[in-house]
Amino acid sequence: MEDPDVKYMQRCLQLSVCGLGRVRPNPLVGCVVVKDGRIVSEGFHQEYGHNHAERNALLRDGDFRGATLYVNLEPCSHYGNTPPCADLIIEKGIRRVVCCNDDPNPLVAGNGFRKLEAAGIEVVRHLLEEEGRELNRRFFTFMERRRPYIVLKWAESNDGFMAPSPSEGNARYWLSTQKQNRLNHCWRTEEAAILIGSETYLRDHPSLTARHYLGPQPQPVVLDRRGRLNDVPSNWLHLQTATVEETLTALYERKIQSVIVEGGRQILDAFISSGIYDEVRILRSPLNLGGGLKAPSIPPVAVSRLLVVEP
Ligand code: AOF
Ligand code: ZN
Repeated sequence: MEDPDVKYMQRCLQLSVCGLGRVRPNPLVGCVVVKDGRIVSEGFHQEYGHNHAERNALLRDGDFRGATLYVNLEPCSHYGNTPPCADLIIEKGIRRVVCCNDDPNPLVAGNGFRKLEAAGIEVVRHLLEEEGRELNRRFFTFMERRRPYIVLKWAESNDGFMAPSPSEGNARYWLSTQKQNRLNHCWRTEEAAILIGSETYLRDHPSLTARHYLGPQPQPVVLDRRGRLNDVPSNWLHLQTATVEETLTALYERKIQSVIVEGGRQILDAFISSGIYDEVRILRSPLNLGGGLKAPSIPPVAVSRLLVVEP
């Protein structure tokens, strides 16, 4: 028979995903309260600055004394936008707390567990730990590595080119299928920012919005190392940093938790040769270009996360 702790923690992870795109730079967190073998309340962190998952679950009507609370992140112990979740858990008479991941936030980092244990609550840690880390990979990367989570993305032709050769003129070409395009816009809603280089900016004047998918808009960022651009819209972030490391520091300082790098070739190459990236996503076109600008190549050993979307 399935372990009930595992089942309820899976439910927490499932609930937590409902906050995707809305809670950053906070983590995705879900919470389930179980009493006498039944779920008596649930909640998730719905929006940045609003209640945490535990608070949403525990502020519903009900008598939670003696219950077990499942949550995929260590309950917080600090006064932030809201009071500490650990205090509310104690106040509501929860007897046992089951968690998935420790909170790396220095304001919490073990203090949540200490508070609960000091109040006599039984604490179980690290249930489905890997699943939780995967779910909150953006949050953990940002907290632990002090940089945004990085997705490199490009579209390439069936024969491996990103763009036709310049001799073909500046005619508009479109590689992705409509379905891939919608997927691309879905991806845009999932990250905090989209980064392009000045060459792409000058050539395409892209809007970098997620128009074909419902969800939050990412922050457009243009990297203009040579200071060539003077018409960057005021709601864009215009960076003139020289290296990948400096660019990431600038994004980190602005609390940008994740970024999707959409080209062009130079900027993708800079990230690939620095070795600092977390995912690569390639939209493979049904079309052949027969020549032109070759798509980037990635060292196979460095890619733990490669997704190729066929047409
Ligand atoms: C929890 N439950 O649902 C979340 C937690 O700015 P604040 O006040 O919302 O605090 C954000 C920090 O709280 C965040 O960095 C992380 O350490 C923790 N998030 N904790 O107990 C939750 N979202
Ligand atoms: Zn909290």
